[in-house]
Amino acid sequence: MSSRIFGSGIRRREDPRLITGGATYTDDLTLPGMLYAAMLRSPHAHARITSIDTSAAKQAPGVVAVFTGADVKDALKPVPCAWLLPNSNLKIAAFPAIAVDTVRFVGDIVAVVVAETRHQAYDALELIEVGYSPLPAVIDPVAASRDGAPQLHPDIPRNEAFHWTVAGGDVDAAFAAADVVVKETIVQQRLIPTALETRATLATWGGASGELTVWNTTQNPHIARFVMSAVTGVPEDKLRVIAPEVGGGFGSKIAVYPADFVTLFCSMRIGKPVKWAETRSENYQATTHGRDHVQQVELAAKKDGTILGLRATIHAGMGAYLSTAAPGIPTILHGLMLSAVYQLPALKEDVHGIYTNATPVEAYRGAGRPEATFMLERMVDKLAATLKMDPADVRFKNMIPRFENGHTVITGLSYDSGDYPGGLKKVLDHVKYADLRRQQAEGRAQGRYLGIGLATYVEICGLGPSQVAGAIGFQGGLWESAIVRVHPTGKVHVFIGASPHGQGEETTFAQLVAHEIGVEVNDVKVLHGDTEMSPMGWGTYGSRTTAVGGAALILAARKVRDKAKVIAAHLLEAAVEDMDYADGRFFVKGAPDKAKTIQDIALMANVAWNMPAGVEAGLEASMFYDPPNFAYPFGSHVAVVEVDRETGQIELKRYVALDDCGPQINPVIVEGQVHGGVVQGIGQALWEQAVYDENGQLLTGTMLDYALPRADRLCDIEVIHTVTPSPHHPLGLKGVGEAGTIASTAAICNAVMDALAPLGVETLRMPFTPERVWNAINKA
Ligand code: MCN
Repeated sequence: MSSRIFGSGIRRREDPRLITGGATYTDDLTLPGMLYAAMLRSPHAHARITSIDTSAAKQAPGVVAVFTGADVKDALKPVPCAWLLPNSNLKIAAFPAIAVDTVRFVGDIVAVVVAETRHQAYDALELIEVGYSPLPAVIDPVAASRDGAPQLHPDIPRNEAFHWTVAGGDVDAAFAAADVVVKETIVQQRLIPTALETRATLATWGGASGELTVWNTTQNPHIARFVMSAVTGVPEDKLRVIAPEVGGGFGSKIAVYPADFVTLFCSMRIGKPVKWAETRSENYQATTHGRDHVQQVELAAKKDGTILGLRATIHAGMGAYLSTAAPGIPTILHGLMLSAVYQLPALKEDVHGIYTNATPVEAYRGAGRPEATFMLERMVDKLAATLKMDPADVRFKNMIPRFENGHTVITGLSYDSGDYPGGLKKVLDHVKYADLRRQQAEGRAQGRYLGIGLATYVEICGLGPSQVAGAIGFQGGLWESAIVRVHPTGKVHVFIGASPHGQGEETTFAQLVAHEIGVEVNDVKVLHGDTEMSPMGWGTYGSRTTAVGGAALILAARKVRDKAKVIAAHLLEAAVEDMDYADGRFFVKGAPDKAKTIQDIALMANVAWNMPAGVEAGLEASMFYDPPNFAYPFGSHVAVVEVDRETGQIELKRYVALDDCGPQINPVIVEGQVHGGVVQGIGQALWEQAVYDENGQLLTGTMLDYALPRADRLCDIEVIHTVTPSPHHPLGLKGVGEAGTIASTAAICNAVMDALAPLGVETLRMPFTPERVWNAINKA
């Protein structure tokens, strides 16, 4: 069985505990004497704090302490931004954990109450009197970048956090030589990640021992420890961060937040365990958002559809402060991906990162790559419409041909492997594209508006190597590590530095180890998420856990296998060179009956009664893996929609996702990841948007107002694939965690615009609500 476990769709072992209420999340934890923290958050998007009176709150029942910005400002360093983007004139505004004299977004923390019960803490918040002198606010990044706009930070004119440029080829010559130029202003609206579990922190200070233990809803406990140590001054060796069950993150649990530091501070100051858990409204206000780009784009081409160049200016809203990875998202993860799957000869893009009076942005599933894919895929469709060509033909004409070992694009990135035309052809064959176009034409003749949307993408994932991290200003490493420990009875513990929080690696990583050393998959337990138990790792984001952490694990398992072979040779009195291995059995070549199983060897290695000379006892190996390159998964998605001309309603008729993440460890998990990602991308196209009013109030502050995708609004999502191994991963694997999100927004948008084309609608802003569609039809 073990040799076939790779590629098998076994069920996720995480699920029984997750779906029967058996999982323990941070907010489920209780410690003796534990107190509860509640944050008082600014109701203004921009205001001076003129006074704070906490005296009544301090007298309220059960209240143990109330702290304001003045109390914490010397104890906590500013909340750090960890992506110091080079060549960008980056200006980082100090982000105090609790605002001291100015609030800059609705949700900025103004004070914290610590009480014996959660309700007492919330009740006491209402007794804090804060005097505010409101200031003008600005939410739109383009408006915020203009002279005379409200300025958030005193030394940062036009609110410009950074200005970064990517360029290649002669873009002016490309536009001069063009037969046709298509232009569009695309708004990638702000989105709210909405993980099932909101954020929470439980901190307990060990007093004289100087030890601080923290349970935190984090995607990356080691980064959290690193950052918490820097902000609080507690040395790393005395700080333990545990990520218990974490109920999804989608990027919003990468950062360590002001409320986390404040909770740590409260525990240290009071000397008792303190827990803070946000409400959903707090989550919407103060947990990071995603996207928020205004993209002005021009694409130059010849009249046969050959693309000559791309020019763009992006205003990327950063919110009031720079979150951990924010500067890298519209630049490195977006700007460097603009060649997409195409042979783009010339490019220039200016990215302006702009402070606005909104919640800080951070990675949100796809992070930069959906925004890049959307730009190219929308413009290619516009080009096709202008030239009256089929959008598939324009894509085939410009695509990078199949390559197996490296292709360098104009932005300087070297893609690892890809077959973009092959993927597009396969998905078009699957949907019977010509038939679909025929049905569309017949429908139009009868007044039915069917739309067919294509989107082809390549994404950068498997974030690493670390050397590149240094060059692009990311203040951390990008390697991963793993330990494989085989116990005397042949049962295995695996310790990994990455920290999955819904993706299923407790299952797939057990499959990897079973595949490599031939134990049963159920004999492998995968442990992670505690800085005192798991080896160092840089976290689960950027679809890197399998591409980087999985590689570390495979290589650690192979070290175990190599050692086991040496021990087997010794026990069988054979030369190591004469040994063979299959399915957990080590045998003398040509004599498969003369064999030792991995379990026999595990026992001998652990009792160590009869070991080969010079070989250490134990059967365990560790591996630090820094990949030589990123991994570049890709795919092509097709969406079919029907627009109701009378109501503007959009019905999803069919969705097919073709993704290529190399060989799949577990096709069922891959399918689940693609489903989740596709749905989030569809959410952006059709329903989701963080809406602020002109004063900076978040109007979509609850789940009633923020329109998440619902199952009854979706169609079946068909998942197919091609397999193009990465040349640099030990098993050829690439990531898949974000894949679905990257193409789906563009595919849906292209389908809707295709449906609306005969009605004369040429441009429309997301989300495509019925009202917007109906208005656009009537206006056209
Ligand atoms: N996998 C596989 N074969 C491959 C590639 C991956 O079987 N060739 C499996 C993996 O082993 C893993 C899953 O697919 O079980 C996703 O793996 P990977 O692509 O390595 O992505 P990560 O584990 O690094 O997850 C991060 C990615 C990101 S960036 C976001 S955002 C996201 C996502 O995963 N957030 C999620 N998927 C999520 N799924 C859930 N349930 N919750 C989130 O917060």
